[in-house]
Amino acid sequence: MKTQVVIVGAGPSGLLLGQLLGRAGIDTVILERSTREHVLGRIRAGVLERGTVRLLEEAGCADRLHREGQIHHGVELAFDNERLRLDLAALTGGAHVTVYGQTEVTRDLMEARAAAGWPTVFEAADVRIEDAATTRPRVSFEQEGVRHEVACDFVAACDGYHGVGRRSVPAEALRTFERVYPFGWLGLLADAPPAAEELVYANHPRGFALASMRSATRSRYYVQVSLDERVEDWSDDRFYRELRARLPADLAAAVTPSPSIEKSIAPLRSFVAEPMRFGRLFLAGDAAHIVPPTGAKGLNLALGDVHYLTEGFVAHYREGSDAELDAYSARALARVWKAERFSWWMTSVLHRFPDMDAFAQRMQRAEFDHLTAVPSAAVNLAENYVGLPF
Ligand code: FAS
Ligand code: PHB
Repeated sequence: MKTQVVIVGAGPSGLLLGQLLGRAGIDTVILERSTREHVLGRIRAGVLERGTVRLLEEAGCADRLHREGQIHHGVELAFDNERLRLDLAALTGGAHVTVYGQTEVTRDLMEARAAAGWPTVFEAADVRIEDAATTRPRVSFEQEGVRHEVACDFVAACDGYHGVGRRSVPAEALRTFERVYPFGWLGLLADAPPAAEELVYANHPRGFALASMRSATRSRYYVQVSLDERVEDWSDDRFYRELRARLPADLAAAVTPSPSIEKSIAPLRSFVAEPMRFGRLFLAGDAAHIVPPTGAKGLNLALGDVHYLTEGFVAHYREGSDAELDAYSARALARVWKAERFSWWMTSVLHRFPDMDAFAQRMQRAEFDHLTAVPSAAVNLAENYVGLPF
């Protein structure tokens, strides 16, 4: 097999890259280790930044998003049952976020790729990336016991935190930065009307909680749990009791306990690998960086990388210029680190840390009071939440 760009991973970043490159006339092959069904079965992000919506429009994959996505002009923070609504539109000169699940974004992109007839190899086992430092990188994979090789000009590793892409970069060529948080998020998805019309992030002495949604009839909730918790120890009833204990009373009363259709625990970490390039191998999305979901940045950051990488490949193939590809890592990392900061800050302010002393708790309260008292603090949060410009 031969192509121009091999993309490893059919998650949102790999699929969007394939869609944008395909529409620019650049050939790609996507190699995905899981089945289509497994990829579409993942429940992850729920909030799209304005820039992400524009990218999906550019990819010709935003029709259903505009039909079914919910536009949110505000978001709420709650501290000890006090509620603060941030009017995103007023604070950012009219920007908003769109609530539309990552699963649906992935489905729209996957269907568009299939309709275009561009190749995606599912269940591609043991993907190997070789000669990335040369001008003829090679990617191989196994399927039904047969090893196949793909000759290409470039490799885009969009294969997530546990993928093969970052591991294919020599250790001495990478520098990594990490913060692992001493708690996780237990998430529950249920077919029930959301407790509130907008998202509510709550800091409570019992721990963090988030009331989110996927639509007017599907709720998404999270509670902070310690790292030794197991999802099998959390019945739906126990989850809803804990969620209601942490939300402001009027919001708790509006929660409609319904059978979970998904329940899982996700660990929280901040992670960055620098640079996001090694020769002809480029890292994008979770393959290069992870943020705690508190800032709703993970998916959006991944698609922001794709924006920069697409510009680089298009300049290479259309104009014979590699200036954009050479600038990719620095451009992407400049935006990555701003989102890492915002996600770390939101996590630090909204969660109860096991080792928190009275002073640390006062600092969290002071951050909340600062948001209510100082308009520029609220503007800063809102600008980051709706998404910084590319
Ligand atoms: P992904 O991990 O989505 O996709 C990588 C793809 O590569 C996968 O399909 C995988 O099967 C494939 N792959 C991996 N290794 C491979 C190999 N060796 N060969 C071939 N294919 C391989 N973000 C938010 O903004 N809000 C949230 O609430 C949120 N919740 C999350 C909950 C969980 C449990 C997790 C894990 C992440 C969450 N995220 C959230 C972040 C998440 O949305 C990611 O940012 C997003 O999926 C990143 O997309 P990709 O970079 O495409 O990586
Ligand atoms: C979600 O709805 O899954 C969600 C929303 C906002 C976040 C994290 C998760 O910050």
